[in-house]
Amino acid sequence: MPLLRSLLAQILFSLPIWDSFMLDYNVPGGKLNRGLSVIDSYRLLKEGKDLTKDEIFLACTLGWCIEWLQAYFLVLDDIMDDSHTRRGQPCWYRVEKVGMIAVNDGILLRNHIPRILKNHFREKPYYVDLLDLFNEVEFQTASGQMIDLITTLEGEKDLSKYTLPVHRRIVQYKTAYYSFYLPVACALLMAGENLDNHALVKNVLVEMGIYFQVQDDYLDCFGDPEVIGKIGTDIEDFKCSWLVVQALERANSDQKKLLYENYGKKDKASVEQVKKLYHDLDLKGVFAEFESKSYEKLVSSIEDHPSKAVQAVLKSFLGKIYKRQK
Ligand code: GPP
Ligand code: MG
Ligand code: MG
Ligand code: MG
Repeated sequence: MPLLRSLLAQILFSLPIWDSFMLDYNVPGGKLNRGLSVIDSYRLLKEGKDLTKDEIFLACTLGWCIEWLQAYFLVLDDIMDDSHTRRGQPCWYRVEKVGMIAVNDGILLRNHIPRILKNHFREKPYYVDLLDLFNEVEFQTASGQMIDLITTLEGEKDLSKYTLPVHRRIVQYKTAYYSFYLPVACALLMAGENLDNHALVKNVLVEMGIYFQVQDDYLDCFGDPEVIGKIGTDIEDFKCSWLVVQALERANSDQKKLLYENYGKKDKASVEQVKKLYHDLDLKGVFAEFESKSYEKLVSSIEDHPSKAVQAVLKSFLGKIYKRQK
């Protein structure tokens, strides 16, 4: 937090009260996995060499840029998903007097990123690549979010369109690029690397991101809201969640009928029926199996990479999320 405050002071030397409160409410409070991965990855890429104060400051600055991007996505995602809580507090748009001002706050959060980059990276040879990276990743995320939303459209409530390839496409775009590829790509750029030479790294990180979003889908239903800081809404929202896809693959015709009748309804009784079906189909066991298989596959593709430093970066990121409870 002191770094966030000093960054803020440098960027906006007189903060209006609203902006200051809005930033404090929305930017900190998460796990900081994405932000911390920039500095961790950069350190590992430097293979034990001492980092200068300037290098640490710049890597932390990029880490915070990703946390601001995340804050922007979450403020808007919670409106779109009709969510109630986030990080153990009411979603920003549900705070008294905020409401739809949250849409503009999301835009403000997003607009701070190129300003921070301009302040601190304008003279760097990789400045243009950095801007391009943030823009591209934001486009990919918004595209994923679009598919996530349009597959749920009212009046077209047909579960037969929910298959594993559709789920994979949604989560690859809405989550994997910004949560996994972006932090490591930032560290690679700082280390003077050309991102075009790192397709293998990108592929592994995208697979890791898909695994991470499957965990998110699982925790939406089976996680403890006290621990994950949010109350799940995927069943009510008719989301193409990994759980519903798995349920559809395993359900008999009576169970399918029950799912068709209750999935996507707001009332508690319908949600409970769906959760009971997930329990009957042992989706907890199916997930545990998926989790260990994914881990093995990821470790093996990481070990295919020729560079030990890159392997360390990828293993460190995987270690942060394997069997996570929040
Ligand atoms: C996670 O989906 C994806 C995002 C937060 C990206 C949002 C992108 C925008 C362009 C707004 P989710 O809804 O499953 O996340 P959560 O479970 O945390 O609400
Ligand atoms: Mg959401
Ligand atoms: Mg969402
Ligand atoms: Mg979710």
